[in-house]
Amino acid sequence: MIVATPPPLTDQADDIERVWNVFVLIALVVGVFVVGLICYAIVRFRSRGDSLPKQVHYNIPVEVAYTAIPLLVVIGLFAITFTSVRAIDSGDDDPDLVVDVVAFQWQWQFGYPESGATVVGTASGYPELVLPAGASVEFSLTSADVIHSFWIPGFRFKRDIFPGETTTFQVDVGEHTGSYPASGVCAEFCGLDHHKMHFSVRIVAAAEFERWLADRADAGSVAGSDG
Ligand SMILES: [Cu+2]
Repeated sequence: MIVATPPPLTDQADDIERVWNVFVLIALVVGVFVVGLICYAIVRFRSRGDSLPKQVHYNIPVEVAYTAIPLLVVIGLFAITFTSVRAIDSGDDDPDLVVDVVAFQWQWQFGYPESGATVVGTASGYPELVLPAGASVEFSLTSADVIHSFWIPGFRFKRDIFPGETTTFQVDVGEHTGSYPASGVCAEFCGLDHHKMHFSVRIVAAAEFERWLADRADAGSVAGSDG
């Protein structure tokens, strides 16, 4: 709703977008309240002659309120953030599909270990990450060189990728099929051609995915060509 295209592509993205909307709403309420108080103070207590306004020491109820209310807001925001992000981190033990993501300067490789299919991006062609609609997918991420960050805006989620380390997360892909050219990016500055680390995302029906996977496995390691 507040975040522009592409639409949320996973069930978890819907949750995270809700969290985002709560953040924006609370920020707006707090912002309007603070600006309102500032404007009130400017007008109500503006300088009138040389006399000082009445000086006040301590106001326990007000001090308790302006400590407790922000604290409660922060605790609440932390709780909803923690809950929705943990859903991605934990996943279940038996995902429908595993995708091995290898980031390198300056492109991506997507491997589907159960079938042997691999898609590699090149300087002249963005790779395409193809996912089956309605499936639970575990991403297993590592880097061949420096720190990168795997970001599909439609996931409303990004994850840093480290050399010599494997990180995982899991999402449930939504039921809607669609193609999102060049929508995936590297979100961590990683050198000269960092800005070229785009990849496309395509979500297809399960049967079509199986066909694509079989074709890809036969073709071996082939560069993407839609860039
Ligand atoms: Cu990168």
